[in-house]
Amino acid sequence: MSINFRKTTFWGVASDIKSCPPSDRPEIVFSGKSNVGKSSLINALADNKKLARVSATPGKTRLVVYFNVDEKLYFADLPGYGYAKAPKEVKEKFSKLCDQYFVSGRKFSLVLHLIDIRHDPSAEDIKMLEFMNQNGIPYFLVFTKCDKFSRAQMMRQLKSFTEVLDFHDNAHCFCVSAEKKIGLDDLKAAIEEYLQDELS
Ligand SMILES: Nc1nc2c(ncn2[C@@H]2O[C@H](COP(=O)(O)OP(=O)(O)O)[C@@H](O)[C@H]2O)c(=O)[nH]1
Ligand SMILES: [Mg+2]
Repeated sequence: MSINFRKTTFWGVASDIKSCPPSDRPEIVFSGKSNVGKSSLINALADNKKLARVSATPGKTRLVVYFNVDEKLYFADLPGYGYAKAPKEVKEKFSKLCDQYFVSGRKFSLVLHLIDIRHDPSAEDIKMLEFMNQNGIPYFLVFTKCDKFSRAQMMRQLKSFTEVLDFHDNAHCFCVSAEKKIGLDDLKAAIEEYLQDELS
């Protein structure tokens, strides 16, 4: 079954785990540091710039934001972690909500973990990958903002990532640019393929 990503609409926001939508469809979770490009990627996949709010000020997403994709699945835009300037209470609430999400037993199909191609993975990125590896959580690694790098720089950076990150043997990696629309079709095809059984 194919997914029409252009038919993505805003579902609503959840301030705690109880207000998330019913787990009646596959759910794809966007995780990663604040400002890594989660909202931009959702907009780019949906080909709709007005969908998810893209903030120039990092750390603005305070809640899990849900999108309905073609009535077939949800995108869950998690609050970004690691925004240094956020007040301590806000930071704690962020990470509590993220942790809550992952330990709640809520059913989700796949995590898209985003890392800015230009930056070395943060301690939180490494922790997140360890957590997913240990718990058998399926994920794709998505390196964002690849328009900022030449192909040679990209290859060099990917190689250095493999030295710090403990990848699943079969982990899927994607390099994307929301701005220049690079790598989006590959990512969409991989999501469709991944969800094939759940959607049929
Ligand atoms: N050059 C470039 N900038 C991007 C890209 N994706 C996002 N950005 C910029 O990065 C900033 C943060 O993006 P946003 O989607 O709000 O990140 P979020 O906090 O993870 O949701 C914004 O200023 C975006 O314009 C990209 O593919 N290329
Ligand atoms: Mg955002």
